[in-house]
Amino acid sequence: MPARSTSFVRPTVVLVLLCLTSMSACSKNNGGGGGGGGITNPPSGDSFDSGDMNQGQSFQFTFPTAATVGYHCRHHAEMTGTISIATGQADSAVVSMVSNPPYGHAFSPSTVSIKPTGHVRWVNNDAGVVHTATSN
Ligand SMILES: [Cu+2]
Repeated sequence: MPARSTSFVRPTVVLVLLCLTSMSACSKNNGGGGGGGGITNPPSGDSFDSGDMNQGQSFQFTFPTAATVGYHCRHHAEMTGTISIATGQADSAVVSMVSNPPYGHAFSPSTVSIKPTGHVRWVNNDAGVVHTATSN
């Protein structure tokens, strides 16, 4: 059994530490109705994790560089999505988290394309169901 590497620090851990050490790194955006908050992150690589999102909450993330990024919901294995970041694509995209019977739940649309430095905003529109948007 190979020794476990200790040199690799998960990007999500770095992001959390960044949030803890710099209030400006992660700002809560409590605007709007429905009691929903939002979390906006600055460009910090292509790894992200919204944390639990209740109905009405949103999460926004900026993708600095061209890449194809897969992501999922930590609570629903059937929820997967892809972000294609490429020059010439849209400035931003919105992805809705929805019920998708009889398959369970889904990101809609499941694939979006944006330009480098563009952002994606996820919105939980699923009544009473908690979701996350978490990079693979
Ligand atoms: Cu989910």
